[in-house]
Amino acid sequence: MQIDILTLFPDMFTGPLTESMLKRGQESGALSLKIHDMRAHAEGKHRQCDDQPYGGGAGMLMMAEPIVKCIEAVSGERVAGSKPHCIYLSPRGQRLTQKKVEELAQKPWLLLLAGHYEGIDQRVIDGWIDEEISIGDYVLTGGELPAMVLVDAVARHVPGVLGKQESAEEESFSPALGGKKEYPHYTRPEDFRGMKVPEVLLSGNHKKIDEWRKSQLR
Ligand code: 4HQ
Repeated sequence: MQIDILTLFPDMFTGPLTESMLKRGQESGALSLKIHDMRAHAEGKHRQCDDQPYGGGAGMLMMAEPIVKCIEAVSGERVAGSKPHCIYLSPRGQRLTQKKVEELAQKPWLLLLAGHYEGIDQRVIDGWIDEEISIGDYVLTGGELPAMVLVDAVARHVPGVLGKQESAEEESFSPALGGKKEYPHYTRPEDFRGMKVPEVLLSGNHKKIDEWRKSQLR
């Protein structure tokens, strides 16, 4: 899967996308993540990307031109003869759920637009965006963190990103136990500062263990 991320703050992405699971996914070739600085597509000496809103009001908006030029430049690099599925991260969007994550993981190519300031010119959304997605009902300073959350959640469903062990583990608890629900986990030692591991987990009785875990789901 290819994911292109458009931002004015490319440095925010180093770290989250270059460590751990996402690092491995990229090294194995299962995942290709590309960060694009929209400022490179802005005009003039100052490469201005923001301007005041028509109708007045507080704050600045991202101008359409640098965003659309960047979308066009990225979409021109064909991936398996397709166009990217274009997502704008915004509190006005549809809430990101596990169902939506699994749906997006089926796409060969995503383009994520991370806006800053008060948002972007509506004409970009109307003309170039396939869907708006929100990671939750709170207001952030930009779409960069939401884009990283989406990439992290989607990437673990792309074949080859998780190791064999992790994907098998997920299978063993996700559908059977009804989606995102989890039970409490314990590892060694059996006694940690007087706090004991529940007896049933040490019993070796897998039927009893399954029943206990089901009783603890939330
Ligand atoms: N923002 N879920 C404002 C969010 C957000 C969210 C992103 C802040 C877009 C312009 N995005 N910018 N919540 O709060 O996705």
